Parts: sequence; structure tokens; C-alpha cells
Amino acid sequence: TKKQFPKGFLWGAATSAPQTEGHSLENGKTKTTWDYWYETAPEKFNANEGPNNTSNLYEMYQEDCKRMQEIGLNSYRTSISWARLLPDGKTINKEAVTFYRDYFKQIKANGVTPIINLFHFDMPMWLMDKGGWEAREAVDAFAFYAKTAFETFGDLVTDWTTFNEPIVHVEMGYLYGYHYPAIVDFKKAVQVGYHTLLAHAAAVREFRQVLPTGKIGIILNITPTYTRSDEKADKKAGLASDLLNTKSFLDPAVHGTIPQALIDLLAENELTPQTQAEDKELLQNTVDFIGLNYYHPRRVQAPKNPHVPAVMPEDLYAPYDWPEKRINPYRGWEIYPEALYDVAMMMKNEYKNLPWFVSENGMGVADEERFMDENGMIQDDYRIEFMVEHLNYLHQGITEGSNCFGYHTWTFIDCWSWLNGYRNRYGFYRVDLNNHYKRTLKKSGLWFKEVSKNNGYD
Ligand code: BGP
Repeated sequence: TKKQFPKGFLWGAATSAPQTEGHSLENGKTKTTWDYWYETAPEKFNANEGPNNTSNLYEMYQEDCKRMQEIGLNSYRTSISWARLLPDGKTINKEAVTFYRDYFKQIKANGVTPIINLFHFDMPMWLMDKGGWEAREAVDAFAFYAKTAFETFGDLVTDWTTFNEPIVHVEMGYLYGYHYPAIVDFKKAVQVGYHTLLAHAAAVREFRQVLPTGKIGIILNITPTYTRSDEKADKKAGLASDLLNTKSFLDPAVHGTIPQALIDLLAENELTPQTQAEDKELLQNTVDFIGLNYYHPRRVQAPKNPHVPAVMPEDLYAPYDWPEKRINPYRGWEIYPEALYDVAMMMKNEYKNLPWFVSENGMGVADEERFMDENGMIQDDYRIEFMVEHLNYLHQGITEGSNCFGYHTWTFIDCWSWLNGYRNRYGFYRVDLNNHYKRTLKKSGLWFKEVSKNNGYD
């Protein structure tokens, strides 16, 4: 094989509890903000598909774990549902323990290493009623949940992550109105982000006590910033974007401190969050590894009417429509695989060359049945091509010394995705919603199996 990856490289796929399990109001689980949002505003959900209509993993996990082996996954990331494990925040739900323990055992029985995440946008309603991430008490509540999970599953799972894409619940819930509670308030968004960061650090602190030999990380969505030009105003906008979207979580996770430039930017815009004296020490609980979800870059330019204090992030950096951009016609996102090389170099040069992996990368395609052949297999050559392009740049970064230990695609089996429902399909397996969630292998699954077996490709 021409493109060979490091020994022990992880070839896997990622998903999450709320996007796969289904049974969202059964087996002892209580409501999350998603269940509540769907109940109160179903019209916001594509095709009226809500959090209960996911791919039914709760019942089908045993077969699904066999499918992991079928396509050569050697690792797999999913999450635990907080509201399932702790339906009232305090009491452990025995049914959840039985379910997750067996699920994790089956994953391992198929030769797959589980990486288990704690929070994937799924805020329990019992905590939302107390203010959710806006409330300081969410930090302790999350630390308790983390400790419980480590104690309950730590004999089966050694690799953990605290959050998936924490900036997303900040942006979507408190800036752009897409996720519950759909508040538009920059200052609140910063406070929510800050509490999330503390919750992450508190979970890491628990982890060192409970599982001192395990490894813990955080998963961030990386949207590398590229500026319109090298002019001063554009560069300033690019820096603001980088500080808010990337360095806000990445720097504390790796270096144990919030960058001074971010502190200054927030102060200048009257966005400084409320803090407590002990926070500094808490934030020193750094991670063992980083997961980066990469889909597309962020292109920015100086805002037309910059004003201080900023009311919205767009007052600091405006989107820039790069004329040369390539688009995934099925999802509308820019395709720019080169960014994975830049990210690899950034990790090497600015983040201690800490071990990291691509924790999500993939191509969402709408109406994918149009690519189905006469045998019912989706011929998703576009997806294979997409992944090869990204892997090529990742490989280059690894060759130049970046400490990347794996590549996880989004996703294993087509899954429900928040407001988009099943519109954008990403899986190695297709799910037939009209036929008992039947799973059918796509061509990309066969391809991935070969890549995993050969630890690379030609
Ligand atoms: C990531 C999230 C996933 C998933 C994916 C695809 O940001 O971590 O949960 O939703 O994006 O996004 P979409 O389904 O909106 O195309």
C-alpha cells in the first residue's frame, strides 16, 4: 500500500446516544431538551422526525456490533445518555446500566475498542429547568454524572471523552436560535461556554481519581479559519474567529489556561463571564488526547460595520464567500480537504504535538436512494472519494510528524440528526425507515474494510 498509516492506527466510526438509541422516553430515561423541543415545536424538525425515531439501536445493538466487525472497524465512538443513566440527576437507572454494560461488552467482543463520550448536545430536562449550562450548578451536576459513568463502566471502557463539539450547544442554543432554549444573547452564550469548559475540567479531575490508568480527551469541531486577505482588518477578524471558535476550548484542554487574547477580546466587548477564584486551578486539568471533527473550514473577512461592544459574533468577523470554493452539492458545505493538513500541523506546532485523532469526517448526502443499484446497494463512490481526499492530506501531516492516531468517520449507520432528521445520510450502512430500520451495507463500507485491513490504501 502506498499510503500506509502508523501502527495501531484507529479506523472507526462515530455516533451518539441521542442519535441512535430511540426509546427516548422509555426504559427509565427522562426527557432531554430534544424530547421537549420536539414535543413543543415539532414543526422545526425535518419530516417530523423526532428524537424517538432514531435508528433503534436500543433494540438492535447486538446485530449492530457484529456489523462493526463486518466493515473492519477497530474502534467506535458513541455516547452515554445522561438522562438515561441518571433520570433525576442522582439515582442510577439500573436498566441503563444493564443496557450500556452489555452494549460495551458486545462492542469489545467484536474486536472493537469503544471510546465513550459523556455529552452530545443532550441536556437533561431536570437540569435545563434549573438553567442548564447557564447555571453554575451544572458544573457539579456534570462532574457527578462523569464520576458515576467512570465508576459504573470503567472496568469495560478505558478511553473517554467529556464533550462532543461543546461550541455547538453554545452557538445553536444561545446565539442562533436553532437548538433549545433558542436564546439569542452573546453574553449568555459566553457564560454557557465558560460553564461547559469548567464542567469538562471537573470531569477530567474526577477521571484522574477514578480511572488513573485510563485516557481522557475532548472532541471539538474544528472549523479552521481562513481569511479573505492578509490585510490587517481581515487578520483581526480571523483571529477573533479562531479565539472564539477554536482556542476557547482547545487551549484550556491542552494548555490548562484560557488565552489572554481571548480574555481581552471578551473584556473589550463587555462579554466577560462570571468566574470564581478556584476556576483557574480547575482548568489546569488537561487532557490526554484531542478528537477533532472536521467537515468544512470557516472563511472570514472584516465585518462591514465593526462595532464594539459586539452584539453578535458577526460584528467581529463576517463570513466570506470564497469564489474558488468547492461545494458538496448534497449538503451545501464547502469541501476543503487541505485543511486536514493544516490542522495536523497546528496540533504539532501549537498544541504540544499531543496525540489527536480525526473524530468525525464524512459526507452527508440527501436522497441517497438515487444511487442505489439493482441489488439495493448504495454506490457511494462520491463518499469514498471524499474520504480518500481527506486521508491524503491527513497522511501528509502524519508523515511530517503530527501525532494523529486515528480516523473516525461520521457515521457507522445512517442516523437521525437533530433538526435535519434523516435528510443528510452519512453512514456505511443505509437505514430503511419504512422497513423496520433495516440496515443495508453501502459500497463505502466494503472499501473501509479494506483500508482498515491494510492500514492504508493505494
Ligand atoms: C456533527 C455532529 C453530529 C452530526 C454531524 C452531521 O457536527 O457532531 O452529531 O449531526 O455533525 O451533521 P448534519 O446531520 O447536520 O449534516
